[in-house]
Formats: sequence, structure tokens, C-alpha cells
Amino acid sequence: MALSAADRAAVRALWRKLGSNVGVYVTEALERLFACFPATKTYFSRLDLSPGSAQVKAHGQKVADALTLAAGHLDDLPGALSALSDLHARELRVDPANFPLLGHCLLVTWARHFPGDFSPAMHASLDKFLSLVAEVLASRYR
Ligand code: HNI
Repeated sequence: MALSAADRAAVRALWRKLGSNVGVYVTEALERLFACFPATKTYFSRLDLSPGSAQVKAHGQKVADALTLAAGHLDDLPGALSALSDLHARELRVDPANFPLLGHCLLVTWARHFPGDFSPAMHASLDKFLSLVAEVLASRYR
């Protein structure tokens, strides 16, 4: 699966809208992840996962920075996310089935905050972007 020119334009357009608030939205997506798919919380036992937690906010900012890096390197996602792929596969050993769950929660969060922009075409482009990020993060498991 490759991103078309329209997909890339859609991702860049969303990122322009998100501005300096990417971390805010990723933090909301993480709160949704932990609420809707509680098994995901097992990976974060060292963090305080209560609502409004500063640790979840700090983690959200790290994930946001990685997604911003990815959005800026749509031609080379494997290169941009190489170190994170190693980390998730070899050290954290996150079951790859979890990546689409976070992708889903990100889409719900963005749809809620930007309903006017969230056409089916925009939805599809963002889903392709998040699926590619998930594919790259899951690529080092063997
Ligand atoms: Ni993920 C740490 C990015 C999905 C479990 N993760 C990170 C870090 C980044 C990151 C960045 C911080 C690395 C560092 O400190 O060097 N994670 C991403 C991205 C996605 C993702 C871009 C998908 C879009 N991670 C997930 C999912 C899970 C997950 C779906 C599990 C459900 N990640 C972790 C865990 C850590 C982590 C666990 C370590 C957290 C800590 O601080 O202990």
C-alpha cells in the first residue's frame, strides 16, 4: 500500500491544522485507547494511567513527535521510524495487533475535533497513513 499524492496532501493538511497541539490530540487518543481497549494498559504498568495523568500527557507528546516526524517523511516512513520499530519489536515487545487500536482512537479523536474536515476521503487517507506507520512499527518482529 502506497500513499497517493492526495493521501499525502490530506496528511499534511491535517498536520497544519493540528499545529502545536498534536500532543493534546494524541493524549486524548491514548485515554480512549486505555478506556476502550483496557488490555493495552498492561504495557504501561509503570505509568500512572488515571485521567489527566501528567505521565500519559508526556507519553502522548513523545508519540506525537514520532507521528509528526512520520508526517514529515511520507516518502521514507521505514527510515524515519527505524529506531522506534526496533524499540517496539525487540525491547517493548508490543503485540502488533495493538497498533491499529491506537490508529482507530486517533481517527475518532481527529473526527471529533475536526468534523468539518473529516470527509470519507480524508478518513481514508489518514487511515492509510496510520496503517503504514503500524506496518513499519510491526516490521521488525522477525
Ligand atoms: Ni509506543 C514508547 C511511538 C503505538 C507501547 N512509543 C513509545 C515512544 C514513542 C512511541 C515515540 C517513546 C520512545 C522513547 O522513549 O524512546 N507508539 C509510538 C507510535 C505508535 C505507538 C508512533 C503508533 C502510532 N506503543 C504503541 C502501542 C503500544 C505502545 C499501540 C501498546 C499498546 N510505546 C509503548 C510502550 C512504550 C512506548 C509500552 C514505553 C513507555 C514507557 O515510557 O515506559
